[in-house]
Amino acid sequence: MRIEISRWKHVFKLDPDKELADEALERICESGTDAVIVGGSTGVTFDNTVDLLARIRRYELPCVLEVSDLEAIVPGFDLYLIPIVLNASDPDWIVGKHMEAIREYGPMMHWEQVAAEGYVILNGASAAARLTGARTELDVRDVTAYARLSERMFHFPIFYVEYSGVFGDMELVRRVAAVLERSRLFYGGGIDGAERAIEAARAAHTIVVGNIVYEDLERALATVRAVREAESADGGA
Ligand code: 1GP
Repeated sequence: MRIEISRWKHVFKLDPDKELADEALERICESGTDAVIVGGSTGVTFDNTVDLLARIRRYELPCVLEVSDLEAIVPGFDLYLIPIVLNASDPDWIVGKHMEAIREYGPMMHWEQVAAEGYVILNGASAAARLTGARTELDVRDVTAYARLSERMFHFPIFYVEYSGVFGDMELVRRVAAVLERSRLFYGGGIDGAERAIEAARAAHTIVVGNIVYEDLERALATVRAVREAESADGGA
């Protein structure tokens, strides 16, 4: 399957450590979203990742793995997203675990299926922030600097503004997106329905919808419709 991140406007992020009934998964996969990202901060194992991949594979859409645990790198995904947590205080999350993974799997990796994400975590209370020791007290100049570092120095195809669990500052997201010329700005965090989906989709290039899938499926599905409607109203931008 040909993967074109540059066309993604809306993606769902599914957590292998959370329960999702078959019927709910079907509705997610057939919602018209651009892709499913499999990923989570805690409790992700090889077994629960394989299981979720196999279930998503019944459907046509791209399925990508956001790697967060060396033990849970499962073959068979369309693409592997590798978070490089630029504001982590623990260097393991910047290059440490990555080096270990490449030491282990380097010779057999298909590099055309790997995309690095320059990741900035802004919700200090999130599991991802705690895990990585992220320095989250950042203003728009700080995040813009990280965005330029990510795009201009490292040439990462994705810059990910992660507010996981809370809805972030859309003015900040808009201003950061404005300095990126080649990277795709992914925004994730607290998108819990149509209204926030539209707001976030106007600020970022790609929005990531996570938790609400498990809390209120109808509201989760409404985010796809909202983004599609906003796209056609804006002339498909
Ligand atoms: C988490 O960015 C995603 O990695 C989505 O966040 O779970 O808050 O929607 P939510």
